[in-house]
Amino acid sequence: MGANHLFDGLLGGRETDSRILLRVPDGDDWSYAELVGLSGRLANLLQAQGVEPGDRVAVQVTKSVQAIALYLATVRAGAVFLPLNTAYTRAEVEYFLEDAEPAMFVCASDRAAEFDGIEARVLTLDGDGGGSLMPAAENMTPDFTNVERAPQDLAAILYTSGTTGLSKGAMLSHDNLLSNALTLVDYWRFTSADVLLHALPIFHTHGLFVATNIILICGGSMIFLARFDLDAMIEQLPRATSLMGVPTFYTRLLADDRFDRELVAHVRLFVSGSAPMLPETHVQFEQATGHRILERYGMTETNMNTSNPYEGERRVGSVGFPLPGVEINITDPESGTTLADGETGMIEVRGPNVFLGYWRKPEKTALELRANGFFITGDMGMIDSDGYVHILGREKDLVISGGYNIYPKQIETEIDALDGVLESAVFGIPDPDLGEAVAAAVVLEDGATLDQEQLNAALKPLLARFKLPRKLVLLDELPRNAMGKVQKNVLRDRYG
Ligand code: MCA
Ligand code: AMP
Repeated sequence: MGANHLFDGLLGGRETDSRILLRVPDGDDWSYAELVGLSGRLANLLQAQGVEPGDRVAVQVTKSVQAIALYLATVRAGAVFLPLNTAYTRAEVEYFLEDAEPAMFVCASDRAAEFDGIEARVLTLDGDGGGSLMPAAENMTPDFTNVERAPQDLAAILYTSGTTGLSKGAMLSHDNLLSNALTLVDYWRFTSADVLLHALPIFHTHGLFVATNIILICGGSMIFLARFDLDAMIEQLPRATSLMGVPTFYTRLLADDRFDRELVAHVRLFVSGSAPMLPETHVQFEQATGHRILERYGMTETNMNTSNPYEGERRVGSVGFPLPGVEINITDPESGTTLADGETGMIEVRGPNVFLGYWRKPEKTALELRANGFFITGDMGMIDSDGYVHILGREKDLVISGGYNIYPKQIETEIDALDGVLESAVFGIPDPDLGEAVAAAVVLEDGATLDQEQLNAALKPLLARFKLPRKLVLLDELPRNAMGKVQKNVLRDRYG
């Protein structure tokens, strides 16, 4: 095999490893060797279908073992993996396909008709392995000579909106992904004895590059759930040594009577991230289980930046220390000058984890990625006197709901285009289950009417369902500051 930086780091030498990697409850077990073999068949298929090194392979599929194999196959073929949330509508996906120009698009069978006529070759893959992809791969040999890829070569593009609200493809190199996962294996003490309960989606950094890459590297195994299902979680936790989740995972588990110290007696590590965890959840979790959840901080553009320690104090309300090799700088958002410890400012990050830039958007890249290598996160925070990083707010206009990022600008644009709407402001309100939920304040033209049901019916074909407002307030005017900027904090205070 040629040197392929990411694949070699994740799975090099595992071609004949018969140990179990993936356990799918009510499904099959998959060994390392089986997954590597399937990824080889799929890599051969990609090549046979004309996917060249550097080409994008866009994937919008239900979570499955085959989808993990497709990720690995794309890496092996030297192509660029581009995963998309299954909730995205045709209209949303179209933007990504036009921007990324993938050579291949893999989607669910029941949605293939929506993508008739697109430029990319379309294959299908369903959650049970059905669709056109797998039968085509069956005819291929599992042996595949990996395409050579160097550390700085592109491995994946993940779309995110950064600080501006416009969706941009974050370009992640082989080494961005590998170096960060290697660091986390060490920092969180993952070994081949680990069994990770995997219930996150695999189209985001958390479920794919953190959870999955870590397990591949350490040689452990995963209990692979299609989604977060409370009963399945309760059933599987006694077999797990570790869990990674968004705060909603933990609040839902805590609210269940079956969740107690005994159920998790075998678990050594609970990790939370993607959204802020309330201090009370930390406290309740420790009371219920004796475990302190390990909270860490990451971003699509940077993978993981900081983490509370494995040993030592996991400080509630903090996201811990910069990971080894990662630098955190707190700066004045206006001038960019570095602030002293204890002062609140913009969190900036530099290290081997920081992405290469935004796909085909050098001018946007230049706004967020400094020439000195520091990435401007849009998160506000400070470093305390013991070196712990605290996130204290977000300068970017973003709602995080159940760990999904929702950009108000996108929703406002769609609402403003509706008949009878003068203007709108979308903001986050506290939600006990999802952390934040989407609310919309709308100003109507004289005589126009709009209710929640009409609003959501109009938005449904355009926006993924998780972005639909759960609350609508009709106002005569939006609150604005002296500069004319809508005061979303006022809306939050009034209607949250
Ligand atoms: C589902 N729904 C939601 C969400 N999820 N609405 C708002 N926010 C959500 N997160 C809606 C669906 O559209 C549906 O609406 C209804 O809720 C029920 O859908 P279902 O699929 O049953 O939802 P669920 O099982 O309750 O899902 C909640 C969840 C899930 C388990 C919290 O959203 C989840 O797995 N979130 C994890 C996201 C994640 O991995 N984030 C990492 C991003 P309707 O009835 O109208 O159809 S990576 C990242 O952020 C960085 C790098 C980092 O630091 O990790
Ligand atoms: P994404 O765009 O999906 O990469 O989301 C990254 C954003 O999630 C960060 O910029 C933070 O605002 C937020 N985030 C991730 N982890 C945490 C955490 N532990 N606490 C607070 N916010 C977090």
